[in-house]
Amino acid sequence: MSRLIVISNRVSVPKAAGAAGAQGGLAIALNSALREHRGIWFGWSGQETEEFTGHLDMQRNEGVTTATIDLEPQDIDEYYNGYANRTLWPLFHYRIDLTEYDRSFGEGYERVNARFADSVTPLIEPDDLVWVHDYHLLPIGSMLRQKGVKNRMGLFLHTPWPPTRLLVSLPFHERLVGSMLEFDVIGFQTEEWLGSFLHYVEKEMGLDINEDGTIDYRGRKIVARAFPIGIDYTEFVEGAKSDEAREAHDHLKASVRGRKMLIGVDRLDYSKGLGERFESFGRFLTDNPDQASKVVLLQIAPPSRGDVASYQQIREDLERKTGHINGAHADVAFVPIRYVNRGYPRRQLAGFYRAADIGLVTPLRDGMNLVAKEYVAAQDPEDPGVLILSQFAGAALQLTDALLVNPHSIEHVSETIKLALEMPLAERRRRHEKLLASVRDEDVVHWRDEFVKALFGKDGEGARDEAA
Ligand code: ADQ
Repeated sequence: MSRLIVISNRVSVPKAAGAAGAQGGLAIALNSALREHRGIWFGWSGQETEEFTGHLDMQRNEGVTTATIDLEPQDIDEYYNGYANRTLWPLFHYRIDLTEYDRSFGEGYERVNARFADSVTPLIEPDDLVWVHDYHLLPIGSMLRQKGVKNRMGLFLHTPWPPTRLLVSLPFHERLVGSMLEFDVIGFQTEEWLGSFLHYVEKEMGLDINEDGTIDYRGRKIVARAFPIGIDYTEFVEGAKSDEAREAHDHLKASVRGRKMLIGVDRLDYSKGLGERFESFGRFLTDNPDQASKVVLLQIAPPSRGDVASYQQIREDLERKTGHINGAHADVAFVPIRYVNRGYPRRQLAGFYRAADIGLVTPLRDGMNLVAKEYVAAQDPEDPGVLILSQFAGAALQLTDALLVNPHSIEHVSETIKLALEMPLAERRRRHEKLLASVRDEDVVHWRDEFVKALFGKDGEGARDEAA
């Protein structure tokens, strides 16, 4: 069997079974694939070093080998905080107003991708399959090819892919996309993002898309396809039955004292639509004054990317909005918004989801959104809560039985909250049953297996043809 080499910006070191609750579904799925394929997970350690040496820190934990490198402060500034999170992330989430173009970011991005390529190349054996993750590493495929790596290589993009008219505002966009075509498989979360990518490839690069969706490029056939990511369903449902989940559920339920609860769980990121969400909830309270003492919104939002100014701004903005709405609608015995800036272990999170009557998942743009799927998986099928989901999350293409909303329309979201609170049990069950089937059947294991199958290629050959 071919080995799997996973390359991503950061590496998640596997935890012992007892600590598995602290890891994300993606890390668990990739770690189990790495165990099956005797693979290596390579990436940045998250640590700084004064001078880049290329030293590889190799570790073996729970049957998985990880290999990490440290980066220089300038690398982290230009590559991670710069090009990845101030240029590509906002652009890929349709926020060209927040997108910063600085030549030094682009140079840092290429430099770090080259450092990744230099460091990982000696680890790659001829039959290995190489699986690269996300927007941090788009050009690494072409750098590996330049270093003579002939293996089958795939890229999976966790974010959206922007429409061509937005993407062309990026200086050197042709070079960036051209370098991606050195991968054999390019995966997207949804048909929509795939469509935007193919549109670019056709219109800007003048390439033909074959009927089966493949792209012919310099004598090679590239597979571009949608592989919607899922959650680790089994692990999540088991976690939701744990004592920790039950305790978290009971504790939270007791604290709201009979009030209906809405829950939001997101990294603190402008793409998640938190400001609009708070405003919508505020509008609901204003339009339904009799409800003000009967509902509470719990928003869990751990800070992320705090070195980037737009993230500091969204944090301040949300603190102001929370204060404003709570000031207007609170009474001595209750506050309508509980806004919590920290992370929780996954099992506790499952208990919180189950305690909530409504899952409020309203990103302005999101590659997929796993919180929506976790909310569905955590519900009691006999008495499930209602999922309100943004039509602009990748998940909306699968979770069509959620109440789909336009998160920009404060009125629409506010009215949908009312609808969800009044939804009869029979309808809640009917919707939940369908949502659950989708979350269960298209889980993270299915996603991973589909991608690895595509990476193997039709004939199951690991190594790519010498002539290609
Ligand atoms: P994210 O933007 O991080 O991921 P999401 O898919 O919602 O968004 O995943 C977040 C994960 O972090 C979830 O598993 C959630 O439970 C967890 N999480 C969030 N807040 C937490 C908290 N306070 N405590 C504990 N855990 C918390 C990117 C893309 C998404 C895509 C995923 C996977 O932006 O669109 O779905 O990758 O491909």
